[in-house]
Amino acid sequence: MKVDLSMTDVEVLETSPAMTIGSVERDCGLPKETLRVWERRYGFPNPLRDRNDERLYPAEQVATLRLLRRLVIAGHRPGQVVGLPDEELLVLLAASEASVAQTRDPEVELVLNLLRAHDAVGLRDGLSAMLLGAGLGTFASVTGPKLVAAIGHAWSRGELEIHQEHFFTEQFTTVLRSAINATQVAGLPRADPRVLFGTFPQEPHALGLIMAEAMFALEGCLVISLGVQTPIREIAAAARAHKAHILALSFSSIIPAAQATSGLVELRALLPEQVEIWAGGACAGLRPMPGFQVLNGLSDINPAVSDWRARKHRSGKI
Ligand code: B12
Repeated sequence: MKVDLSMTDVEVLETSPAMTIGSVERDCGLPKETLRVWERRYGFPNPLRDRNDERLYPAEQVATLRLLRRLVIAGHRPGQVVGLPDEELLVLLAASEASVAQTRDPEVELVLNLLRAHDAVGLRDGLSAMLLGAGLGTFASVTGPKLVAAIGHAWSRGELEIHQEHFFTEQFTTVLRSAINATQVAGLPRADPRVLFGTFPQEPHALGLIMAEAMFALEGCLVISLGVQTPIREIAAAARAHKAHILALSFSSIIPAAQATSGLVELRALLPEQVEIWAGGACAGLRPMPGFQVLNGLSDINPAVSDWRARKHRSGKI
C-alpha cells in the first residue's frame, strides 16, 4: 500500500479516486465479507475511511485486489498471496496463466489471432464455421463460454484492447442470433412454452442471455428477446403483450443477490400467476423463492422445459 502517510485520508481521497466496499465487491467479484476478513486477518486491503467512517479503497488497492482475485481463481490460497507486493503477484500470475496458455485449444487460438489481426470477415466466417461444425447447442453452451473466458483473460493480461472484446461480442452475438432466428422460421410450428428474455436495468451483460435463448430455441420453444437493461415494469408489460408463459432473466456476478431478489419480487407482483419467472446466470447467492425459480446453468433448461410441459399436460392446458 503506497498511500503517503503524511497525508490525511481526506487529502488522499481528494488526490486519487477511491471506491466504496460495494463498488469493490462489484468490480473485483470479491464479496464484502471476504474484503473485511482479509483486512482483519492479513492487514490487506487497508482502506481509508470517509467522514462517516465508511471504508474507501484507493485505486491502487483495487488494482491489487483484481490481481488477488485472479490468483485465487487460479487456485492459490489467500493466506499464500494476500499481502505480497504487486511485483510478486504478477510473477505468480504469469506462471499460472502460462500453464493455462499451454493448454489453449485451436478454436481459442484462431479467434485470438483473428482479433489481433483485426480481421472482421475472418472472425465472422470462423465463428460461423465453428457453429456449423459444433451445432447450435454445443456452440452456445461450450464453444461460446470457452471463447468468452479466453478473451476475458487476454483482456485482463493486457493482450487485447476493450474495442477488440466489444468487437468479438458483437460478431459472436450476430452469428448466434442468425442461428436462433433460423430455428424460428415463420410457418414452422413452435411448441409451447413461449419464452421472453431480458435483464434488469443494472445488467448490461448480454452473452449469457443469448446463450440461454439458443438452448430454449433448441427445445422447440418460441423465443422472444428484449435484449438487456429493460425497466421492470416494461418487462412485465412485454410479458403480457407477447402472452409469454415464461420470463427467462439473466443476472451476472455484478448484480448483488439482494438487488436481484427484490427486483424479482417486484416483477412477480406485476404478473399474472400463470406466467413463470426463471432466473439464471453467475449472480452468487441468488436463491429460488415462491414465485420464481433459479436455474443453475444452461443444462438445467432441458429438464425445466420438460417439467413445464409435463405439468401443463397434466393440467390439460397443452
Ligand atoms: C463481455 C463483458 C462485459 C461487456 C458485456 C458486453 C455484452 N454485450 O454482453 C461490457 C463491456 C458491457 C461489460 C461491462 C461491465 N463489466 Co463485464 N465482463 C464481460 C466478460 C469479459 C464476459 C461476460 C460474459 O459474457 N461471460 C460469458 C457468459 C457465457 O457467462 P455468464 O454470463 O455467466 O453466462 C453463463 C451462465 O451464467 C449461464 N446463464 C447466464 N444467464 C442465464 C440465464 C438463464 C435463464 C440460464 C438458464 C442460464 C444463464 O449461461 C452462460 C453459459 O454457461 C466478463 C469476464 C468473464 N470472463 O466472464 C466481465 C465481467 C462479468 N464484468 C465485470 C465488470 C465488473 C463489469 C463492469 C461493472 C465494469 C466497470 N467497472 O464498468 C461493467 C458493467 C457496468 C454497468 N453496470 O453498466 C466483472 C464482474 C466482477 C464480479 N463482480 O464478479 C467480470 C467478471 C470481469 C472481471 N472483473 O473479472 N462487461
